[in-house]
Amino acid sequence: MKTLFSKIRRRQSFNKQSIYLNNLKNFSINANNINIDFIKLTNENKEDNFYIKNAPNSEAIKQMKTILENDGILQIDNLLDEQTTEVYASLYSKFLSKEINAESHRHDLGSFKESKDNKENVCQIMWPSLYINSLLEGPLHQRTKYLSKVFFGKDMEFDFDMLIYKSAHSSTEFPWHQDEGYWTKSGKIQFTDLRGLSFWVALNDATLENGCMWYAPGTHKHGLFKHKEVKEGHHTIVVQDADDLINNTKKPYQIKKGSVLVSNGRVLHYSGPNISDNERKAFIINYRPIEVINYMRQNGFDHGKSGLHNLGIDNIKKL
Ligand SMILES: O=C(O)CCC(=O)C(=O)O
Repeated sequence: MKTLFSKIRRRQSFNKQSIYLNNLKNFSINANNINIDFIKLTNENKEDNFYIKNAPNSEAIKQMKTILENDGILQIDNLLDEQTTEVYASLYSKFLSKEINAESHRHDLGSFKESKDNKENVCQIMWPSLYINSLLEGPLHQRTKYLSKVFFGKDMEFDFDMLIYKSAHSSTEFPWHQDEGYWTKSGKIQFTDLRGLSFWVALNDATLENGCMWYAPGTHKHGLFKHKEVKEGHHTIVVQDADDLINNTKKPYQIKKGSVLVSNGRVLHYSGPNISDNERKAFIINYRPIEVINYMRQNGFDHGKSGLHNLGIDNIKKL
């Protein structure tokens, strides 16, 4: 483990990029036609870089929390402006091209299907911020962290991040599941505190054609479903006995680049195949209460930080 981390640390001297770009600027978001303006704290406190102009307990924030509570999924537009999104998108390409070599955290979530042209069907790279530490201080992580605290409480902290990528014509669907199905799959942990938020940020427009996310709003209220491996010996799981529920509630979330889908750990979701000529790039960041993070780590679950074997992935096919 030590060797893996020290190797990664050496690579971090890689051009740090202008990830700080825009971090210190004010920004505005929009969800369901509710606008919220954020301003930079004048009295800088590194923990909370941003501050909501119209107080965190404003009507607007209450409405967003209600959507999250009722649907388990909230779309927020304009989290990142175009210029900032481009910075992340170009860094993302460096991971994909292996200029930043994240081999020990990279695998194919779609390995249950034959791959074409020696490419991953659904490429997953865990822990990009291990390779580029400054990501944690950049606008994407700072803003999502602040929002997670506003939505679920001040004890919410960064748990892990990942990239999920579908190249053009990578026609593999990502099966319906609850995130908690993955987190509890190893049998190492169980959750009593269900506060967990995933921020799925689009770095290019996510459309029906290129494999946008689908959610089944409200399904987080039905408890934790059983899941099984979509194909024996593969990491990817699929929910069991939820077809009717999904068919009655599912809807696609096509979002513009720089926008984000915020979901809890129990809402059912899926992503479609990419049948377009364009790629689909998502940067995903997860938060949960610090006590829960500590409990997970103490029980040996680190979302693959120490290597993908921690997720039970041992059969990585090198592409
Ligand atoms: O990005 C995708 O296509 C799937 C993402 C997903 O299902 C997840 O992060 O749980």
